[in-house]
Amino acid sequence: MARKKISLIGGGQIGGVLAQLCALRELGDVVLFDIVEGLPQGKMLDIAEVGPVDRYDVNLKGTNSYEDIKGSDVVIVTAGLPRKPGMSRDDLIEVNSKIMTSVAEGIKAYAPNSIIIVISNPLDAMVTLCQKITGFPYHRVIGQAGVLDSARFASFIAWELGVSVKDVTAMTLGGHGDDMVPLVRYASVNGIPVTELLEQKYGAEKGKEVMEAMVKRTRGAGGEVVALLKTGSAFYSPASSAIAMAESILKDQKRVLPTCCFLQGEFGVNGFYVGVPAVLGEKGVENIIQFKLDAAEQAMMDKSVAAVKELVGSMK
Ligand code: TXD
Repeated sequence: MARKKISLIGGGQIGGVLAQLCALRELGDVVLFDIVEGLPQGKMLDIAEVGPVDRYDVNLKGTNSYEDIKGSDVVIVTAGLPRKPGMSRDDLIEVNSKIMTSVAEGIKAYAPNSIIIVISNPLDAMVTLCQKITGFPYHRVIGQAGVLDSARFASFIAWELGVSVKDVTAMTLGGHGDDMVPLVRYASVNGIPVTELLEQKYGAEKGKEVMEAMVKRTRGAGGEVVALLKTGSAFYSPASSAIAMAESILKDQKRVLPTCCFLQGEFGVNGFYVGVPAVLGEKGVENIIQFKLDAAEQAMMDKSVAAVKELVGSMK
C-alpha cells in the first residue's frame, strides 16, 4: 500500500500539534504549510528530530509553497486567526474569509483529489467558503467541530459521575456556536442513560439542573479555554479531534463521528453545512446517519441552523 500523505495548512498552535500527532501515529508523510517563513520548517525539523526517540519513521516537511502539497490524500486547514478573550467565533469572519479564500485556491490548484477537513473559525462559514472556492464535491469538504464539542460534553459527564471518560458517549449536533445542540437523551455510560444516573444521584429535579449546567458549559467550553489562555484558543483538543476524523478517512475505518457536513434535506436542513453524525471513510463522508429528534431537540437544532444561516449569509 502506498504511503498516505497529509498536508496541514496553517502551522500555528493547532497545526503544530496536528503534525506531531500524525507522526506519532505514523498516519503518513506530512507537509506543514504556512505563509510565515521558517515557522513550518522549524516545527517540522523539531518534530522530525525526535523520531529516534518516539520511534516514528515518516517524512516531515515544512514549507511556504503550495507545490509541496501535491498528491495529498487529506488536507487539514487551520489557517486563520484564533479568538481573543471576549471575542465570539463569528468576529473572525472577515479576516479569516480572506485567508480561507487563498488557502482554498492553493488546495484546488495543487491537491485537487484530496479530502479537506476545515478547522478554522467561524467553522461552519469557513467550510462553506472552502467548498465553494475549491468546487470539490460536498463529501470531500468537511469541518471539525462536533468531535471536540462532543468530547467536552462527555468529559463533563464523566467528571460529574465519577466514571472513566472511556465509558461515556455523548454527542452534539448543529453549528459550532453557542447554540450547538448537546444531545442529552442519548448521552450514556456504556449504554445506560446519563439522565437516569443523574436522577439516581440527585433526584429528578436537581438531576435535570445538573444536566442543564453541563449543557451550558459545553456550549461555552471553547470560550472557557480562551478566557484562561488569553492569547489564543484551544489547540490540543481540536487537533486530536481532527486527527480522529483524518484517521478514519485514511484507514477507511468508517467511524461514525459528528462532522460538519453539507445537508440536502437531512434533519430538515437543505443547502447548509451543519454538524451531524457521519460515516467517514476513504471517500470522505460516505453516509449521514439520520434519526428522529424530539420536538425540543428539533427546536434547538432549528435555532442552531438559523444562526449558521445568518453567519453564512453575512459573508461577502
Ligand atoms: O474546533 C474547532 N474547529 C476549533 C477551531 C477550535 C479551536 C480553534 N479553532 C480555530 O482554528 C481558531 O479560531 C483559528 O481560526 C484556527 C487556528 O487556530 P490556532 O490556534 O492554530 O491559530 P494560530 O496559532 O494563530 O495559527 C494560525 C496560523 C498561523 O501560523 C498563521 O501564520 C497562519 O495560520 N496563516 C496562514 N496560513 C496559510 N495561509 C494563510 N493565508 C495564512 N494566514 C495565516
